[in-house]
Amino acid sequence: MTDISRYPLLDTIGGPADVKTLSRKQLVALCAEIRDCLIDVVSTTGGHLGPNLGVVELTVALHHVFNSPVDRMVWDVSHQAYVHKLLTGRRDRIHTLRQHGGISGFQKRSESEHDPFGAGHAGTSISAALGMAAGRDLNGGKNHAVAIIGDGSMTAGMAFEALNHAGGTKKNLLVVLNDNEMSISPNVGALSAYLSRTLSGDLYSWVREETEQILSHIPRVGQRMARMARKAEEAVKGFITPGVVFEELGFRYLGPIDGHNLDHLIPVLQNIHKLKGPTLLHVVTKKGKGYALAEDNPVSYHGTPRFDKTVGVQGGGSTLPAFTKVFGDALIELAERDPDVVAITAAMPTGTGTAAFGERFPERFFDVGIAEQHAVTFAAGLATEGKRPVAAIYSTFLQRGYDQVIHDVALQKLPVVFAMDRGGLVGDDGPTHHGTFDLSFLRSVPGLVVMAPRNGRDLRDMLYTGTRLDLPSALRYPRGSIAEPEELAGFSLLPVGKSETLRKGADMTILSVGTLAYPALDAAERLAAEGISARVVDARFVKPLDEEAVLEAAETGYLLTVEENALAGGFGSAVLECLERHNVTARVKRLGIPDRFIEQGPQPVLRADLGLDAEGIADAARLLVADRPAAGRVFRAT
Ligand SMILES: Cc1ncc(C[n+]2csc(CCOP(=O)(O)OP(=O)(O)O)c2C)c(N)n1
Repeated sequence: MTDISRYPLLDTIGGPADVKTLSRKQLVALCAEIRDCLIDVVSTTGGHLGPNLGVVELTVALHHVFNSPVDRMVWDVSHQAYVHKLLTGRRDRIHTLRQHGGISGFQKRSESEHDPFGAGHAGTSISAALGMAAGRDLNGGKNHAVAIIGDGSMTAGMAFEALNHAGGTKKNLLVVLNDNEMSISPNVGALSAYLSRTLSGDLYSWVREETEQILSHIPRVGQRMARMARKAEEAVKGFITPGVVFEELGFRYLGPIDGHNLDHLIPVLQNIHKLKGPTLLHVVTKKGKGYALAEDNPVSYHGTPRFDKTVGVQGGGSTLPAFTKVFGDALIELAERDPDVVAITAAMPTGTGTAAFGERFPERFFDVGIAEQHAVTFAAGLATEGKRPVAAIYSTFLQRGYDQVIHDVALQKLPVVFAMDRGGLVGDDGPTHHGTFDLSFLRSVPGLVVMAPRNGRDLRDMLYTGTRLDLPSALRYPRGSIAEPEELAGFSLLPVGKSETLRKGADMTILSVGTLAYPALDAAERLAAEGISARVVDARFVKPLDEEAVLEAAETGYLLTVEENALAGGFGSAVLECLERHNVTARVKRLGIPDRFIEQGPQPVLRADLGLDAEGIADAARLLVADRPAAGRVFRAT
């Protein structure tokens, strides 16, 4: 547990009002204490260290000038809201950050009145803050709505949509653009390049060069116009401001200013406080500021597991490879064999394991920014040209691209492969990040093949099979390592829609999805010791379902389905639908995620709570077969 008595000034801050009374010197001292506190806390809990170290002064300045909770502060993604939490009455609970039963690593409405909007996914802050501004105006209110958004999150389509709307409405709204030139990895795209030019001071010369280039290419008059343009240099300087893009969108642009200098931040925010209309303040910060290890390696310190403060984040953990790594390696091997294999990430090259692919095949690798919808349709476009696109998108973030999956990929039967890492419960990031809906939302899409590997071998074969199919497909695998050592070489084409029986049994059948095959096998072992013979079948394909295997399972009379997905519409539902379709009756119990959001916590704890471990599966099986006659019985409808 973190020592919470070490910060003399921070300990006096009970809420934002206390930040307002401090002198500039005291505010500087407060920032230093906050940094120490962040490093202390995150080294014991894990979490988003770099992003928070980067916004210490910005958060302090915002709370010094604005008046939360009356003024609404909406942090985009809100992985960088720890400082905000420290200043808004959550100082005494900060050591429970991201822990089971503790405070969230993101803003959360139920946690504090200072969190007007919850998040976890990127790009929502401007829309939400604009909605608050519109609501305020309807209510005749006078408060401020502030969205604080990183340059990475600004690449999200929603952010552009919201800027476009806001600039047209003329509502009082402040957007603070926290520009550290990083998403999780270095930021990408034209807007990012534009912002970098505004920072380097090269924007003006770039615009001038571009203008001259264009003018001099116009036949005859071009050269003369270019000379005239050079003469008009001073005039040009006047109207090309660094934020011209935002000005054109209807925002008043201010900046760029140093986001670590309170003497710059506070007076500018005080002035903005009086302004009317949409304003964008461009603030430049350094990710990881004040902790050399994090400044030097911003990707590793974006989000970290627990670490030793003096030596920093080390490797370690399981000796077995993570599913992410198995996927990344397999993708490279496939691309070596097949020149049409291309990979797409939405700003997650490291998280999805595609960074090495990007280094090996830079021209076949596309980081599109935090733009999942675009990633999906872009992949569909590649597929129309004969490419074999693998769109590596976390399960939870593919939710953003659902219409694109249906409308652009599946409807046109384009062979895009969706590699969905973080399927199932993800742990400490909590409900915004659990990938527990994908089987339900993908299973209902016609023609889409949905697979779930239980081990590394299957993942490789499913990926390979996906790239060979003339249909769209998706494979979902969990956060974490494969369960046992495996020989990971070569690829086999899997028969689509075929399950695999892992253990024979006559009294009942456990049908599992993905890695839950392991606790299912463990449960079967326990049941065997009690005289219950349980068959274990790994579904492998959630769609198309192995109907034959389901009907055979029904002959054992008792069916237990096990999945780390919402029960509503998930794999178990598919099994029930299959029985209904074939007019077969069997006793069925479905284990999975009930109809509620699951909070944060270690994966094993959450699984045990939900009965998705060996013990829980065995318990459910015992209950299911409790009334079984001596020999298995078939309930077949006539
Ligand atoms: C829709 C969505 N896609 C991907 C992510 C994963 N993600 C979390 S933070 C982040 C980078 C955010 O960069 P930026 O907004 O610049 O904030 P910084 O961490 O640099 O302060 C990404 C890609 C997400 N949270 N939401």
